Amino acid sequence: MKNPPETMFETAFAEDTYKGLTSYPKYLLSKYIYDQKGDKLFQQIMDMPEYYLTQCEHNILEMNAAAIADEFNSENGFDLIELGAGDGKKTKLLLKELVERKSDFAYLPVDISQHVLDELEGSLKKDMPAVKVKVQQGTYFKTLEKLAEYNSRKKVILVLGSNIGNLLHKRAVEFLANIAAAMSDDDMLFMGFDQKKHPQKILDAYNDPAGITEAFNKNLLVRINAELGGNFNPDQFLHWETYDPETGTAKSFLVSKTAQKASIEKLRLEVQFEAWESIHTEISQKYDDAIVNWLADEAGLKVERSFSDRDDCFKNYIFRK
Ligand code: AVI
Repeated sequence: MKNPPETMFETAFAEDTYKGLTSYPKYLLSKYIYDQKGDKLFQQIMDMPEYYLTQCEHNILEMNAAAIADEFNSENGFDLIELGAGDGKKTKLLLKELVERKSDFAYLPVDISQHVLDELEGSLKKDMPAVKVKVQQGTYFKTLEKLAEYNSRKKVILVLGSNIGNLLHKRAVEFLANIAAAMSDDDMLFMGFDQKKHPQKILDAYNDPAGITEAFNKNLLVRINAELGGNFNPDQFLHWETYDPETGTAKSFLVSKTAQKASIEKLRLEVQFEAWESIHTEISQKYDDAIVNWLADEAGLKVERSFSDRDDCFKNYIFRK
């Protein structure tokens, strides 16, 4: 059954999974890794010593908090809008600086999950009661559109953690262009981009010996089993990471260790694997200034300034229209 009626799919997850597993080569979309368990595993990844991205960006924000706050500041105050705030650990470094210098600002974290926002609001109330927090539940772009409509004061849009790296360049340009569409001339975008570096350091960050990244990657199969009635045996797949220093693209795969079949009841699908056949699951793009400038240009933005850690492992860029 290669061409199922559209109505067969109850969710986008079901439809995308069907498409990915009936394609050649097979693929699954990394955005579906993030259910409750996937979120927890990602938190653990961010705490791993091998996952240098978190520490590098933390250092940048810590070392440059004053200079960054200078850039954000505006006579009539500003709204600091964060897309995908998570636990806010890194953002708190900037909030602390802004509170200390008595900046006139409100912090608007945007997330699809009300649970994430409630936790963040609670921890900010406790740790930084002086911060004016207005949580925004919704998708990034709908929320940005809404905020652009009624907002007159300067907007500073914050996207930390190199999340853009999980998008192919074409999608990354669309992502930036959507943000640009909500920006006026006075607004700025502050965004993290993981940089090209020693290939081994990148491979190590995505293939830790404790197997946390492996469990994160395999969570796609675990979710298919739980939500779509699949019978995948995750142990029969290998977590495999590659990095191409020419393109700067790190890729994650699940590789079938044997010839095997898996069925997915809700998709009425039986998936056949040859021995060593792959499922591509994620890209984690690494950048340099030339790529970032090109992406910005394509999206109608200009790079105004960047901040980097001592080893140029990671950079945060400021963009304007
Ligand atoms: C969320 N994103 C930026 C992470 C990354 O580095 O690509 C997701 C991740 N995948 C494996 N480890 C971390």
